[in-house]
Amino acid sequence: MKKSALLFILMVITTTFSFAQEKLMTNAYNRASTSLNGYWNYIVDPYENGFYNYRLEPFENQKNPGQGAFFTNSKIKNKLDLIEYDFDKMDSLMVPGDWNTQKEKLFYYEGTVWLKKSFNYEKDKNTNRVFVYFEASNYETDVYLNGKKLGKHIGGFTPFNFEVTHLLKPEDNFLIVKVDNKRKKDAVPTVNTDWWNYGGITRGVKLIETSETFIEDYFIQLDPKNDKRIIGELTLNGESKSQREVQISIPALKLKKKLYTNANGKVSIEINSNKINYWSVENPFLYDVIIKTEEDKITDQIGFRTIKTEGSSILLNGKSIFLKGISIHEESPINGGRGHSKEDAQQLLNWAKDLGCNYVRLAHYPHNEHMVRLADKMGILVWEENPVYWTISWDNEQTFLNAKNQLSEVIDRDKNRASVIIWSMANETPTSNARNIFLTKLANFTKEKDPTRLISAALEQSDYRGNPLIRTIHDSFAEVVDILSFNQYIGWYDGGIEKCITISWNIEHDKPVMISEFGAGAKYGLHGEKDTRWNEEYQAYLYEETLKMIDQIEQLKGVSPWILVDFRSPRRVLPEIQDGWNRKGLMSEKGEKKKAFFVLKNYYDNKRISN
Ligand code: GCB
Repeated sequence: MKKSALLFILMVITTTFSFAQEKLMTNAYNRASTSLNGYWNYIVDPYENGFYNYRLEPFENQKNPGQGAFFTNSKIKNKLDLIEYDFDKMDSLMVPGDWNTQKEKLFYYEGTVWLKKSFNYEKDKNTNRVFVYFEASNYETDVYLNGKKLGKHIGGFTPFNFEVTHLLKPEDNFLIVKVDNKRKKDAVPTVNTDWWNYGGITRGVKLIETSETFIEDYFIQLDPKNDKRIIGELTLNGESKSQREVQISIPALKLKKKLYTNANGKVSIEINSNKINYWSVENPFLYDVIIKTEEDKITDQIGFRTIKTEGSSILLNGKSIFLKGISIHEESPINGGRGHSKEDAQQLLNWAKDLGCNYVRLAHYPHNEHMVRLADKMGILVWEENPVYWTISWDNEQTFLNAKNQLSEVIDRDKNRASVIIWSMANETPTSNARNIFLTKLANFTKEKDPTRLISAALEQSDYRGNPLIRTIHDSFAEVVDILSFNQYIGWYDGGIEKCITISWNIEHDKPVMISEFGAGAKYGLHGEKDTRWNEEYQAYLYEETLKMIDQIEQLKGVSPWILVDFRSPRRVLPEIQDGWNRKGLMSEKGEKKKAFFVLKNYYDNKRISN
């Protein structure tokens, strides 16, 4: 075979492989761990000089990468040594954290930054294994420990882990991470979005120590077909994973079950109980579920509920519910920039509660795990979304595998959360055959991976049979979704506010309908006539008229207006009004409530949940 053909095949194998990470361990949130958060030294490397040699060949593909490769963390030892970097003499960045917010010089930077953390580590037990777990890093991440490559991850919002057992030393370990947030046309999301492309190790990093054979993964939920049965499956990882006893107990239900794994280390779970205290908005009850093997033990807090649709109703535990929602971006209301802390999540969800919400749309990508853990505790229902946004490369198989992998990772992380009821495939994607195939494949994958939740996507509306005064959903993906959601901006991108009253709706699907977005920009503190854009009065008036308009939709079962808080977007440059912020928030970035906040709150306070 010609060398170039061989190289090409190798390239394809390695790119494909980059989507197939080491299996993600479930419930990293509650596992015993050692944090690697804190200050990391960093090198900004726009030419990727520490990754490629002068022939633009990756150092890591060379038999002897040489000291110029940044991941070798080389040091000048002799006076003739030629080493043109030194991590330990560099400035540092806080992890977790995006670099744009931390360093003024990096505010607009999109490219490669290398980060290094040195640490000592003593295992509790010699036979134990250790994994390094990243909660998220945006966008492409190459990870090296003590000069050896652990792997690569693509996607900015989902966790990944690598085993480090055989590379770890008691002292002087160095973990080096190359993070590259360059936007790429074939990536997910693509080059064009309406949010800030924050780069860096944006969520926490930790070492997780496990027994040799450990409880790697489990998926435990109420049987969607029988609410007196808890079902699930569990996987062990390790040398002695087969024919092992696994004990599952739920003390509050006085349940204890002994099961045995099969040859692949898997076991199916089925537990019957007619005493289950169902999780709901009013009663967000979480059970401690304890899973034990001879060497390992893990606890999770799991709520049991059913969610399904019937005709145009959404049924939570068999009862019809109206989703009073709000869309949220993952920006820190406390420090600005990408949000990641429990305090950030608590603040955003408190505001949503204050607004009268029982539901949030976490747009436009998976948010940090605190959000769903807190939503579980607070009784807030959640829509989680894959960053398939606007114009993805529908025909590109690698783009599909990337989208599928990101979706798969968020499902793996959150499949045990009762609050999460909807997996959203995409946002405002233009209809075409290639797009329909892409999204349908994603939906089928999701249904198979998680048959306990609903599928949706934020679609677009259009004129009904050419009549611009009647609106409908004309999109073949509407046949695939469980909940028919769409964004609409009548009164903002589509005419003035007085247009709302002239519009009627003819949606022919017998499915629950949700308006996943509507909204208008307003600068907090700017007051004046309600017919003038950017005034708070304009936004409030648009909310009043839109809510009246959409209430005419017979199948309406939920709303998540755009958006809770103003957020940064490089598309929004109008001086004195936007200055780099999308102003459709019901609150300013400082947490000040605009008039429209109270319009929506009033609507929610008067809206019956069950209809
Ligand atoms: C949309 C998008 C959202 C934008 C919003 C806007 O339809 O889904 O990402 O930020 O409109 O403000 O234009």
